[in-house]
Amino acid sequence: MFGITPSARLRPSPFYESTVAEGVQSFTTYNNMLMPTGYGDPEGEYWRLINGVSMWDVAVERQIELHGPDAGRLAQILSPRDLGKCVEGQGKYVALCNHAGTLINDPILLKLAEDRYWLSIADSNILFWARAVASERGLDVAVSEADVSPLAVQGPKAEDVVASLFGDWVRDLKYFWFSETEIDGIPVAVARSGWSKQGGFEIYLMDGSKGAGLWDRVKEAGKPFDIGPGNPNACERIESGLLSWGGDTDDATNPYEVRLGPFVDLDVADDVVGIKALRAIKAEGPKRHQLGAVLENDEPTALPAHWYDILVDGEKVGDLTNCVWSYRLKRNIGFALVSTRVKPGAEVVVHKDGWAIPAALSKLPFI
Ligand code: THG
Repeated sequence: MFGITPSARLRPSPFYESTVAEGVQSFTTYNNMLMPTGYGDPEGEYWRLINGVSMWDVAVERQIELHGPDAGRLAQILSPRDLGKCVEGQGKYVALCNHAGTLINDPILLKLAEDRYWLSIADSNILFWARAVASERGLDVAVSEADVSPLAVQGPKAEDVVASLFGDWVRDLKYFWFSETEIDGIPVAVARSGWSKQGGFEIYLMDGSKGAGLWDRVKEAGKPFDIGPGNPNACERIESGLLSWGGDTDDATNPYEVRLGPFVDLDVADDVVGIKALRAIKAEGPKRHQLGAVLENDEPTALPAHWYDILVDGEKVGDLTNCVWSYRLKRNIGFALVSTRVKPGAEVVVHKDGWAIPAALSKLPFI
């Protein structure tokens, strides 16, 4: 269709050459990098994730490292989730908010040591944010972007692949927990995590010069399980109800609106950024909530990728923030960010660009 102009601003993934050799067909941008979005067989790539095992270049999930005596304080100040019991080797999903309680990123926080944390970020600049907050609060902590690039191995056979590479101890890892290790001199951290609900691991490569070596080893170990290349899968994540920050959120979305309330602890200290706003939002009751939308038509409908108006009796009540053909449900499904007055079961119309498609709202996840 068109090309991408190379520039020093567009940073290469350590797995880039490997994904090109695998026949990558498309990319999206994320954290000033390119992330593969397909290898030419969307349905095959989906079923491989559901039934087998798939490997993904997710180096775009950059690690913002907090290092120094105040690293733990800064992590807590940035996260309205109580980290008091978080121990070394543990990860937690956190909802980073600004002072207004607006969700500005939803990283996985990894505690490497008492004085060292990573925020494994979604697509917004948390390096600037964390540095600014650290300086304003006078904290003794260095904030940097680490040379760390996750490679995801996802699907029901992922555990067998990762265990054959690293040993059976990986089978005992709890969700979001991780351990630092190496393979043939390639330093990595192995975590049970990943942006799917099919189970799996993320191998955090800790030396960007060794991407091809790690890719080849995972591919080799995966051969008996018919591993193949894939990417964070839009269909599976929507079926599973996983949030895409920046896709399903806007500049006013708070965690309660997008089902992240369970990750907010209102009794954290008052110095946590946004906590006072979050207490007020919770007390008042959020104005919007996130539901599923099942479109009435039962043919794949290629809606352009932007938000659609959701109407009830001709009045706008919210937005459809994504839409995909579900291979398992055989319907077009998406997330609806709608007024809390509109409940699961409501009949609505999805509207824009000449489209007017009836839809039914439901609870998430779909599957
Ligand atoms: N892996 C790594 N970093 C990341 C992502 C990732 N950073 C950005 C983005 N993805 C973060 N977003 C999410 C969103 C949801 C989940 C993980 C990362 C997730 N949620 C589960 C759920 O919602 O059911 C479990 C949450 C819980 O119970 O704690 O897994 O993919 N490295």
